[in-house]
Amino acid sequence: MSEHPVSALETISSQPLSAYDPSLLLEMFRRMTLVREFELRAIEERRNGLIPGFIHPCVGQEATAVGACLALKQDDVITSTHRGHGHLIGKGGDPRYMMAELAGRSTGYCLGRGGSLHIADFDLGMLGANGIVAGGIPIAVGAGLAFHLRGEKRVALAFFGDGAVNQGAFHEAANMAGLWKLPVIFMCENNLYGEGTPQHKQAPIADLARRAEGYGFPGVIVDGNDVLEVYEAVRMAAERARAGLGPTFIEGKTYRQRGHYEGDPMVYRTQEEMEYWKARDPVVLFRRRLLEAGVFDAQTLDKVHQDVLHQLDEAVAFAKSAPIPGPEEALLGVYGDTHNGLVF
Ligand SMILES: Cc1ncc(C[n+]2csc(CCOP(=O)(O)OP(=O)(O)O)c2C)c(N)n1
Ligand SMILES: [Mg+2]
Repeated sequence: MSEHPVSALETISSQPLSAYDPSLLLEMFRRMTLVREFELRAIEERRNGLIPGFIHPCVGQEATAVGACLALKQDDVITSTHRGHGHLIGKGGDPRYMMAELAGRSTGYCLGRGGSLHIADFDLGMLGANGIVAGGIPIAVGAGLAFHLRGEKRVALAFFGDGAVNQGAFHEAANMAGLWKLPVIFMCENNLYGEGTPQHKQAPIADLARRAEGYGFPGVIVDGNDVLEVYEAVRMAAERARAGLGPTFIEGKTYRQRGHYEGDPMVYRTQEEMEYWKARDPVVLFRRRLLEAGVFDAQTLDKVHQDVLHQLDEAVAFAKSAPIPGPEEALLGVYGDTHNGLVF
């Protein structure tokens, strides 16, 4: 069974719940619930035929997406991956434009041309999902370089998986960011698998944060299913970056509860392993912790959940009501022109 090993590297712990503003805790719960329910709804709507092509749900990885994004400021930027719906919601994405984009509709974030794998919203500082494993990492380093050269106190965070750490793009980008002390956070979501390949068959080390040492910056490990640990690690890394001290590599140990893509037969892992991780479900754990500490009562959290479900009904209706772009729009954005006031 695949489990994350106990680490000898620096680890980060969260503070007691009483140290956090309750409105931040409630927003964490709301966004994690929205990520979870968005994914479940997208899976359903793909089955119903509304969403074409592949989707890679991040069910089980809500805490890394939300904890990291909530620790950033509004004008900080992120780059994402093929498993990016949670990252966009974490950064404040509107599920209506997301659902429309996944459905290829003209009201989507990228006018229906990006889909799940290339969704982006520069206004939110979400520089894009990416179909190329590790493709977002050099883009974040480029953004960090721009902030550095302009003297702006902004931070770029790259989300990527354990598989991406074995790509050349990661190493080249990490080297440059370390050398020039760029304000970049390398946020690795180590979910123990790259497609169907378990981690021990794709890398000689299990603690991927150790990679950072070779590039001259700190690597820290957090429980990626604990939203507050992720939040604390990113908050500290962002402070470091803004102070001109350079990058941090954060490894969030987590697990994807569903297949690599929706429809994956998942022959490479056991029922026992999936149940082990289901018992460590980040959304369930955070809800339980909030209730046990008496920060919120069940009624308050149930209401948040109901509101999220309602919001997703609206998002699906919004997507369905929008047109699919016609063939006459095929060249839009290929050459410099405008559409709906947007300059391409
Ligand atoms: C450069 C490149 N190589 C291979 C692929 C095919 N591919 C898509 S996702 C994936 C696994 C990525 O694993 P990881 O980085 O751990 O992310 P996870 O899917 O676990 O979130 C692979 C090999 C790709 N999209 N891009
Ligand atoms: Mg992985």
